[in-house]
This record gives sequence, structure tokens and C-alpha cells, in this order.
Amino acid sequence: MNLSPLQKARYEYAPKLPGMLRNGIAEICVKEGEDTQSVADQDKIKALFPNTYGKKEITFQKGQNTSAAKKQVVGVILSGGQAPGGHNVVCGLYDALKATNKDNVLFGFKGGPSGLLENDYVIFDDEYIDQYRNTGGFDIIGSGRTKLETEQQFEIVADVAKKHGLTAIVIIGGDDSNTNAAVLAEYMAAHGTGVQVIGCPKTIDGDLKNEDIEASFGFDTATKTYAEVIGNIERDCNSAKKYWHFIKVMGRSASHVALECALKTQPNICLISEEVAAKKMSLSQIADQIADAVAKRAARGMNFGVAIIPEGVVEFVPEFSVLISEINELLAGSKADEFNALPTWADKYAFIEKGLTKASMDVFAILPQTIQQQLFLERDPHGNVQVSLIESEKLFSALVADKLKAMAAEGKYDGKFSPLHHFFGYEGRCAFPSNFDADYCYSLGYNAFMLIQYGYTGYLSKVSNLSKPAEEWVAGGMPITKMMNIERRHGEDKPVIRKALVELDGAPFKYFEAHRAEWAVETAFTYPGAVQYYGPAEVCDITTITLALEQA
Ligand code: FBP
Repeated sequence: MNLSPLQKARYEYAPKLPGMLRNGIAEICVKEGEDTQSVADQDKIKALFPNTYGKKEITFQKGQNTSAAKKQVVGVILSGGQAPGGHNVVCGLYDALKATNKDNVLFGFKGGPSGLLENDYVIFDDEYIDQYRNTGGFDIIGSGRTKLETEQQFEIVADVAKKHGLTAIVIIGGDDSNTNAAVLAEYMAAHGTGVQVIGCPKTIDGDLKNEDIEASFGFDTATKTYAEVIGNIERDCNSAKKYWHFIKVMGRSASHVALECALKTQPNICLISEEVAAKKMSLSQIADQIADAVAKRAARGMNFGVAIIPEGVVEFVPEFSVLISEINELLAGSKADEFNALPTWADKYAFIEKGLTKASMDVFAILPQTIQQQLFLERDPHGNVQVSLIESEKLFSALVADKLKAMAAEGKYDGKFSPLHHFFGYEGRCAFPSNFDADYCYSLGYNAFMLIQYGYTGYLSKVSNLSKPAEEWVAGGMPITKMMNIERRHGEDKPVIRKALVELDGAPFKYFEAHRAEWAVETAFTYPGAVQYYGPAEVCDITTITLALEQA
């Protein structure tokens, strides 16, 4: 492998553990807290998790290690989208496991949950692990989106575990993967397999958080990476003074990434999907809001600006959701073939016009033709519209251009509008983890092993007090069932970890709300610059503005 100088230097970086884990394995003991309850639907969740429900929150502290001396054989998987720091979770897990007993073994199952089902694995040793310390990506063993949720899959996992003598499985994933970790833990306990299951909170989207989990790993590095580039674009924009940049940022559903990027860069516009839904905003209202800022800036001679668009926003626009479900209905079953056989777009348009309600047709009609066609052409294997592929940055710039034309005709706008479009997503998911993510992830992995060693199952590795220096972080574990409630999914009631959307009464949104009117018309850009790995702690180690505001 050709190594960059930074990669070589990062191999040497020693991630910081919480102070309470720093004295060595022999001096880590457990302090048990209170029994726990699920956040809602307690009776139903308790009935579904009779063996793992209601367990105590725990924290680790300095003291005599009293865990049983037992050889541990652990399997680990990475699940879902990549997030910076995943490698360090594996490294922390490996280091704690080997420090406890050099005969302990760590299996890495390849390609995500399917690796467990297909018994496709690697056994880690020092040489293998050392190549991945403090690096981005999930390529150490790969990842995948297969869901572990059926009884039959659990039986296969139990067989694979038995075959290798696994004592525990660590699942590194987002809300869905950790929900499945809880169900797997319950299955393993109910069937007396002796296999413990521990989860670790991952996702750049930042939506796996709650009163116990302060942040999912990867969010820090991904938002720093996007904010660096957004800041660079802002500076280019403020130098050339001729373009409006419409920048879509990842975040499948929640707008945490967009909000954090906005707090870091102070753009003219940032849409927050949760607000769009709460205010039941229409596409036209959103476009009005942006066009208003464009016109006000133009009146001050500034025909340039930056707008951040969260990836999932269109699904939060009520009229657009209705349109999507009508389109899915319109093309269900054989009707898709009928539609596809129509020779021209004009024929297809007439078919659509006939099939949609008037309200949805009104929404459809204002969309640019490229987006209209995307809605009908890009479909998932079930024939449904792939909302995540909709180029919402282009959609909103086109709607704004129409609005500005109308405003110009009424003498309300006299400017030049030249939009450019960007999508930042994959660029941030495998970046070298920031010091924060390198430290946090290593601690999560190390901590996950301590949970295994002390016999816990169905727990999420928990490291908190994260806006403070690592020395003051608190390490421990929380039963996953505590984070669960019952939600309707695909027509069924399911126990799931509640996804955390942006809270409109939370401090990060409130701060943004208090400043956005000024940011919209002034040029208040801030330029965060590149992620720094070496230098003063206040430059290199601080985490997100979101967390700082939440914990202020
Ligand atoms: P996870 O929730 O699995 O961490 O993935 C989140 C994410 O990065 C989203 O931001 C994005 O919408 C999605 O993955 C893209 O998925 P894919 O990698 O399958 O294209």
C-alpha cells in the first residue's frame, strides 16, 4: 500500500481514552446505576424483551477489576453507511480484548451483517489491525445494509457463533442496526446460547442520539469535512461575487448535518426539513423564502450567496409526500409497463395528468422537467420513487429562478441569478477521523469490550460528557431497550430505537433561528478551514457546535 505522509503519521496517533479507563484493564470496575425503562410503550417493549428489558445503566470507574477470567472470542461487524472512526472502534475493541488476555480472539465478519450469515470472516492480529489505526473508511472488513431481523437469520447467526465458540458479537451501526442488535441479544439470551450482543452508535447523519447517547460517531468528521468545503465555496463566492451556490448535504432523513454545517459556516440560507414539516411548508413557500433573500441581497448589489439544502428535505414537504404516494400508486403493478410503453414525454405527461389528483398535479406542474422525469424514471426494485435521488438542490434553484422572473416582471427584483449546484455526501463518510472521532471511536470499542468482559448483553457502548476534554469523558453502557418505542413500520408495530430529528426547541436550532435573518442578507460567512490533527487542543480536539450548544 502507498502511504501518504499523513497516513503514516496517523498510525502513530495514540487515541485518548476517558480518564476512568486509563489506568489499565486491571483497574476498571463497574458501578451499576438505576434500573431502566423504555422511553415509551413500556409494557409492550418489556413483553417483547423479557430477558434483556429493564437492566441497569452502568458506568465504569477506577477500581479493582472483578470480571470473571474467561477466554473471550468476539465477532464484530460494521453495518450500514460508512462513518469516519469505524476502524478505531475495531482497534479499541481489539486492544482491550488483547490487553485483558492475549489468547482472546477477535473475528471481523466481512461485508456487514451478511458476513455473519455467510460465515465470511478474518481473524485480526496486530499486523492487520495496525494498518487501520486512526484511518477513515470501513474497508478493514467492509460494510453492508443486510438487515438481521428474522428468526431464521438469528438461527444462522447462532450456528455461526457456536461453530467459532463466539462469546459475544459487537454490532457497529445506526438506529436500525442497533435495534436489530437488541433483538439479536434477546434471541441469544432466550435460547441460552451464552452469546452477548453489544452495539456501538454510528452514523454521519447524527440521528442516533438521545438523552443517553450524546452523539453518533462520524458526525463530527463528516460535518467538519463538508463545512471546510462549504467555507471554501463561500470564500470563492465572496471573491468572485457572481454565483449562488445551492449545496445539498447528506442526511437521509434528519437535518442535523445541514444545521451543523450552517452553524459552522453561516450561509445565507439553510433549510431545515423538520421545520418545513412542522410549518407544513409548500415547495412554493420554500422557494419564496430563498427568492426573498436573493432579491434583498441583489438590492444591495450582492448577486451571490450560499444555500444549504438537507438531502431529505422533499420528503418533509407535505404536498410532495402526497405527490410521491400518488405516483407510486399510479405506477403500481402492470400500470408501470403501460406507462413505459408510451413513446414520448408528451404522451407520458398526459397519462400522469389523467392519473394524479388536481392538487398533486399542481405540485407536479411547477417542477422542472428534469425532476419530473426523475420521479418517473428512477425507481427502486419495488417500483417506488427513489426520493433520495431527487436533485433537490437543482429543484430549489429552478423554483427560485421562476420566482425571480415573476418578481422582475413586477419590478420587485433587478439582479442577476447564476446558480451552481453541489452535493456533499460521500466526500465526508470516509475522511480521516478528526481527533474527536478517533478518540471517541477508540473509547467506544474499548468500552464495548469492557461491557462484554463484565457479562452485559443488549447494551449500547456509551461514552458521554463529550463536549469536555477526553480525560473527563464518562464510559459505560445503556440497555438498548431503554431507547426503544413502538412504531408503525411497513404496516406492522415494531420495537425500534427512536430516530432523533432536529428539535425545533433545541439550542442548536434556536441559535440558528436567532441569526438566520441577518445571515440571509448580510455576508456573514465563516470559514472553518480543514480538519486539523496536530496542534493546540482548542483547534484540533473540539467537537461540534451542535453538542457545545446542547451542553452549554
Ligand atoms: P447510515 O444511516 O447507515 O449511517 O447511512 C447514512 C447515509 O450516509 C445517509 O446520509 C445517506 O442518505 C445514505 O447513507 C446513503 O446510502 P448509500 O451508501 O447506500 O448510498
